[in-house]
Amino acid sequence: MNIKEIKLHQLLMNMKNPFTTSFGTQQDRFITIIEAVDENGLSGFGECVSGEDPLYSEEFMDASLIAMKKYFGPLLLQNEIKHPDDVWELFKPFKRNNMAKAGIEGAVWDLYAKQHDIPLSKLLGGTKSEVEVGVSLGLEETDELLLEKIAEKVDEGYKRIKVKIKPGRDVEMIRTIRRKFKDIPLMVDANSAYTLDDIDTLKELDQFKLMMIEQPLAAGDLIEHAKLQRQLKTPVCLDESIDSYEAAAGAIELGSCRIINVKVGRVGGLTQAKKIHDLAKAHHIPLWCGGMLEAGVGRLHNIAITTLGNFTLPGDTASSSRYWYEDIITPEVNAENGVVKVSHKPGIGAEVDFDKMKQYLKKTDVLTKEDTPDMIFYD
Ligand code: OSB
Ligand code: MG
Repeated sequence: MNIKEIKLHQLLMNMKNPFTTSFGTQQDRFITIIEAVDENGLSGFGECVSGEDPLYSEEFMDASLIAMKKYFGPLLLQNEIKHPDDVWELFKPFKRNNMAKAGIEGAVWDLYAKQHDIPLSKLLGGTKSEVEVGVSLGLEETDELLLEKIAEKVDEGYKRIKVKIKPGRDVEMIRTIRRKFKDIPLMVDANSAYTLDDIDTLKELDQFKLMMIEQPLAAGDLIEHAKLQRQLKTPVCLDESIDSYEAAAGAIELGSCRIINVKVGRVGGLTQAKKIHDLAKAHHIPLWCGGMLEAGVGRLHNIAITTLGNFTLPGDTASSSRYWYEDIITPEVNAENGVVKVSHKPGIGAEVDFDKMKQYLKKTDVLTKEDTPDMIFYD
C-alpha cells in the first residue's frame, strides 16, 4: 500500500454538554486522529477512541499514543502490507492495546478505500444506504433534567433512547421515565456498576419493557453475566466485556448476553469487528455499534461498519452537533429523524477539515520510514 508517513494529530475538544456515566463526568475529549499518507500524497484517517483515564477500560489515551509511536506506527511503516486485513496480523504479537491498533488500522482502511476509489462501507461488505441511530444520554442531577433531555431527543427523532444507570439511580428513575414516555424504545447502560449481589434490583428493571440492559456487571464476568441473563427477561447486552473476537465467542457460547454492542476500537479494529459480525450473525445475536464520544472520523467509521447486515439495532452514533460546536469533518454527520445517510464518496466519505481541526490541535507527531519500533526484544 506504500504508506510513507503516519501523522498523529492530538486534539483537545471541548464538549457541548458534560457526559456522566457510573464511572464519572467529562467535559473535554482528548482525541488522536491518525493520518496515513501514501507515496502519492493520498491520506487515510483513523481515530483512536481511548478514554483520557483508564475508567471505561484499561486503555487510556497517553498509553495509546505511546503504543502508536513506539510500536504500531513504525511497524506499519517498516512492513509492506497488501490489504487492511493484514494489519491485525502484523500487530498480533503485541498484546492488546486494541484502541491504539484500531486507530492506526482505521487510517489504513480509509486509505485503501480511497486508493481503490470505493466507499469504506462497500469495502467492508456493507449493504445499507442509510443507518438508524439512537442517542446515549448521561446521568443528570435530577430526573426532571433527564426527562427534558429525553423529550428533546425523542422530538429529534432518534430511534432509541439509552440512559445511564448506577446504584441509587435505577429503578425509580426508570419508573419516572416510563411514566412519561410509555412506549419509546428505551434501554439502560450500567457501565459495570453492579454485581450479582444486586440481582433483585436488576430483576425489577424487567417490568419496564427495556430493549436491553447494557453491561450490568464487570468486564471480565462472562460467567456471572450468564447467570444473570438466565434470571432476567430483559436481554443483557455486553459492551466492555467484548474486548476481542474470542470474548464474543465465549459470551455467545456461555449465554452471557443476547445482544452485542460492537465498538471498533474496543475489539481492535474493523477486521475484528467484521469477524465478530459474522460470528454473531451465525448465532442469531443482533448487533449495534456503540459510541465513544467520537469526533467526525470515528463517527464515519462507525457508520461504515453499521452498514453490515447484522447491525439490526440502532447504535450510539448520533449527529456531530450533539457533541461538538464544530466537528472536524465536512460535511458533519447528521441524523435526520434518527437516520444517517451513508456517503457514496470514496473512503470514510467526508473530508477532514484542517481549518476546523486547527482550533483543537495541540500537537502533531510525524512518523516516517526512518522510525523503527523502539524495542528491547528482537528476533
Ligand atoms: O458505555 O457506551 C458506553 C461513552 C464513553 C465511554 C463509554 C460509553 C459511552 C457512551 C456514549 O455511552 C456513546 C456516544 O454517544 O458516543
Ligand atoms: Mg456502554
